[in-house]
Amino acid sequence: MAKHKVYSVCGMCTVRCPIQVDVANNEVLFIQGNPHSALKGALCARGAAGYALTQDDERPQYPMIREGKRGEGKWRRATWDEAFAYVAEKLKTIQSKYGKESVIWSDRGGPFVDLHQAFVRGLGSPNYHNHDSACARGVQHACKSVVGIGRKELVYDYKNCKHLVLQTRNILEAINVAEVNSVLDALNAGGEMTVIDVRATVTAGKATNFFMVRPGTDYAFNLGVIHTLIDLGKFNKEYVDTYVNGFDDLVKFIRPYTAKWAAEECGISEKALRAFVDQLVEAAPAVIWHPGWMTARYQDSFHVSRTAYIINALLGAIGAKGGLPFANKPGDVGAKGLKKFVDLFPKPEAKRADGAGWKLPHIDAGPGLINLAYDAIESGDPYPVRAYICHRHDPMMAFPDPETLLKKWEKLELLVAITFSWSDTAWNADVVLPMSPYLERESPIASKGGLKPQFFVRQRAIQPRYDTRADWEILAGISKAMGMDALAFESAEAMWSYQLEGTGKTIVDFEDKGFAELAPKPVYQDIAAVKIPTPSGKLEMIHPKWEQEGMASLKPYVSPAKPPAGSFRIIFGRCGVHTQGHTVNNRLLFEQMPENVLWLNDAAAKEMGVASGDLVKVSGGSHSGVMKAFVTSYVHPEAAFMIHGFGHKLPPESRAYGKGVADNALMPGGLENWSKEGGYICMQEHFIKVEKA
Ligand SMILES: Nc1nc2c(c(=O)[nH]1)N[C@H]1C(S)=C(S)[C@@H](COP(=O)(O)OP(=O)(O)OC[C@H]3O[C@@H](n4cnc5c(=O)[nH]c(N)nc54)[C@H](O)[C@@H]3O)O[C@H]1N2
Ligand SMILES: Nc1nc2c(c(=O)[nH]1)N[C@H]1C(S)=C(S)[C@@H](COP(=O)(O)OP(=O)(O)OC[C@H]3O[C@@H](n4cnc5c(=O)[nH]c(N)nc54)[C@H](O)[C@@H]3O)O[C@H]1N2
Ligand code: SF4
Ligand SMILES: [Mo]
Repeated sequence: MAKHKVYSVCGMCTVRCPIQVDVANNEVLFIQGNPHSALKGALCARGAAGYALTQDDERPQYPMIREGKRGEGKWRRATWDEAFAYVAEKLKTIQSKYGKESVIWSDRGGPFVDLHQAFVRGLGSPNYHNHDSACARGVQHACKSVVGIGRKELVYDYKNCKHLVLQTRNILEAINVAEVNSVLDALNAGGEMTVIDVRATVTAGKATNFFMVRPGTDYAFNLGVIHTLIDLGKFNKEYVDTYVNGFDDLVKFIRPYTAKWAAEECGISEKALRAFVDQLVEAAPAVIWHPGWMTARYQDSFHVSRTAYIINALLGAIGAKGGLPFANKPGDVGAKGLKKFVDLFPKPEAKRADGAGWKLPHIDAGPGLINLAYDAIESGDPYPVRAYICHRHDPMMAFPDPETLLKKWEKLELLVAITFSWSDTAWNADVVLPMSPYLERESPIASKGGLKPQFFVRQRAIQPRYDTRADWEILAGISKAMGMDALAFESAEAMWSYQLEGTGKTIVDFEDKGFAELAPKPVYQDIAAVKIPTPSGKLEMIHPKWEQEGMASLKPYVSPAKPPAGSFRIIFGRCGVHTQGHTVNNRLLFEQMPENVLWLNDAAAKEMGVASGDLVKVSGGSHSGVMKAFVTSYVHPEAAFMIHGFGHKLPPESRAYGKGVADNALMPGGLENWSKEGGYICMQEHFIKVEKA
């Protein structure tokens, strides 16, 4: 077939950037960012390496049913019909024995989850979850506790921002391509950027101010900023009078937390902190104090994000152009939203196994907290959980202490992994249903809110190389075998037609650009006209929902413990060329970075006689590993930093096997340390021992 182009959606990370794929004869010639979109043709390294995933023969190539013990790696090849029948039969047996609600599901969130949620509802279970208790749940709940809405209902208006504050957010390496473009545009236009991190990142290299803080002291930093803004009367009084509730409580609470105190606590200069506050005031309201993304780190990370929203409020930035304006849903711009798959089935009556929304009334019952559902498998409280479908999620790498996690799963009578690569979770599953990589599949139409809301669609660029299927085909297959005919779509077109019904759009409207815009230009809602869905209708400094559960909305500061001699606080993060744990075995990306290294502060390393390139043994509890040291003055002396996602030990992955160390394995007991306020695991509350190997 002659060369042609296909508009599609990248699948190398959860950001899901719009792409253009050049194709001929069922081969991919070139992938670029969709030139009609904010990507302007750009892609990140991982997106550019997407075809290597398709070509990889070290991924599951056909459905597999376990033959040996869990994790033994003995499989029998099955046809798709056999695999669907097997899963359906097991689900039916388990549900008749333990109840419909005995099935749980988790996935990686993202724009296509409506179909997943519908599937779980169709099964009659309330137990849909995503991965987020190991990622951004704390930010989500912080936003709800101040603004009453979810974090994605506020836009980061980078393009028009005059001062961007990044705290625990490495925006130029933990990438969203459209965001990176907008941030660089703002910097080129004279905007300023402040980075607060425990090490110097690429982002810090481009910043106006860089504060290297002692790990875990960010809450003190933010309290010092609030104190300074209030003490000097530099906050936006009119905005606060109109839109903030509980300001007097904030004023009372903040008294002890002076700039001098904060600077000492964080190990930074008071003068620099004060100068920074002046810059913010100058730029307000076109300021974004980023509340963070991967914030499943400390007990007080919820309060770090919460105070970030409070600072944004004091500067008048919430709802402002260049700050954090409100995102538009289709209805806000006079359009009609997609018809939802979840509406095909009634809401199940049973309560959630994880307690979200009832035992924990302040916790968002949408995606819940999957880690608590694992406790229900073990305890049978509130009811037995016996089947688990894990879709595009690798909890064994995404949560601390994989050994304990496996124990929590022992009573499962069915564990299904739907995945496009091997993962520890898939390796320990009973059934592996291999999904086609994104270039080989289409997905449901997705709706994206924002200043300019739109619908977008992933088209299939090439046919599958192996016996793999699209996610919708897999769910349709299981649905059919279960008798849930409403989800047994026969074709992608049938699925899309269902979604577009009543929107006035057809799939033809996506042909020109790959997406269908719902507004011709950005729409900024006036905060005066927005109904803020909090109890007071204003931004809450004190939120009753948390207070009623015995949790302080404004919590007194507790200084983090210092690591004992020879130990460091475990710190982790992302790099530009890998996504979480699933790209290490990608041929092209493996070449870019085959292993992770341990960042150590030069003074601390010198004491141990360790130089860059030396091997060090790192241990946490009974687990240890050996990796190379990277010695630098640009990391805090209490921190030992590594990139997450390495330390694979799966036989089929010849490249990734045995390379680097898995940070999550060094967190014994970590599954039990979670924040009740924010609903996330506190993964950096562990010290690891480091010795010269
Ligand atoms: N290339 C790439 N991009 C990605 C991803 C990926 O895997 N690869 N994953 C995506 C996902 S799922 C997410 S959640 C986002 C995450 O996006 P980010 O949250 O921005 O990424 P991280 O690298 O986890 O963390 C950011 C920074 O926090 C710093 N940090 C650690 N502890 C502390 C502390 O106590 N205080 C302060 N101030 N800083 C601290 C780390 O040093 C790190 O530089 O990235 C997304 N984008
Ligand atoms: N210790 C520690 N733990 C962490 C982190 C950390 O930095 N350190 N980071 C946390 C963060 S921010 C996050 S978001 C989570 C991420 O945790 P996960 O959500 O588990 O991470 P991923 O690697 O993105 O995806 C998991 C699996 O899904 C498969 N997969 C990826 N894309 C697709 C797809 O499109 N379809 C299908 N069917 N399968 C797919 C991959 O092959 C992989 O096996 O981990 C969290 N856990
Ligand atoms: S950020 Fe990179 S890997 Fe993620 S979706 Fe966009 S291009 Fe793909
Ligand atoms: Mo994440």
